Amino acid sequence: MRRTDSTTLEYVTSSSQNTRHITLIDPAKQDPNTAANRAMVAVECGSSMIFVGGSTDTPDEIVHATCKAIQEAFELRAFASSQDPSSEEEQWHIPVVLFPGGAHALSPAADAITFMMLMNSSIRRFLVGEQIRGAPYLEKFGVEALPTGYLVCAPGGRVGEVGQAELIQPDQTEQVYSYALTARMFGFKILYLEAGSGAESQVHPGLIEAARSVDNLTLLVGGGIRTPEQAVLASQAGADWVVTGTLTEDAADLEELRTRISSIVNALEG
Ligand code: 1GP
Repeated sequence: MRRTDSTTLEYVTSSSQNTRHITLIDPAKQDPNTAANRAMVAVECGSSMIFVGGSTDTPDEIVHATCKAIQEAFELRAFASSQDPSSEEEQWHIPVVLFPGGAHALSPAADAITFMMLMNSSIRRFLVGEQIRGAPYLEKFGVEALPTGYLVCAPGGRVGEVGQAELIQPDQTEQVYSYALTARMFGFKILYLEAGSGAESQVHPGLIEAARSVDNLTLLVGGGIRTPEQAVLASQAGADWVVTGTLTEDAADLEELRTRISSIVNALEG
């Protein structure tokens, strides 16, 4: 729910003293009301952005209902905070951003979308095909596109399989450097290094460092990050943002979720 003069892209790419945290919510994994409750806990614990998406085959209606429920919950919390001088209203004005598996998983209720090229896909559909299908919809509904290069690294998980990605291996630092340069030369502002949701190992820090050596790209890193130590490893290697998804989905309840996200955000804040 962006209510400031700045765009979501400015918010995402603005410099920050610490690596910031994104909570990814997969609409396929819970009902919209539960998603909104989880998103509120995430914001209370210091997540700075909510991504909605992840699965490859979730229909529009479910994605939209989830975005809408989260936005409505944030609006209520922002209003409540505005009535309470001791409370921080600004906290609730964080973007809800689509992280789509394709052109089917869109919603006009989102503030923005990671408009991605899966750069190491070997099939046209994920390089430009889904994007061509989705672009007129985004234009019509005024959802801001965040130009993003998406690079799937080993082990890669389901997104690596579905996207038929030529996975970047841990020692392929020069390859990542070339991809990062290419992303910048295409005009992408964001590069997302992905190990795959639920991955057994996170993106190798050497790959993050190689991407970091290219200026003027905001680096998102996700996949397989479950502990504060793993988040700090990604941060120290150069991630501007750390994304976690699975740890939200498999938390037993909202209190466990609170403990998990707080420990990661606190570790990133040093
Ligand atoms: C997946 O990078 C995200 O696209 C998050 O991964 O579910 O492993 O946290 P996890």
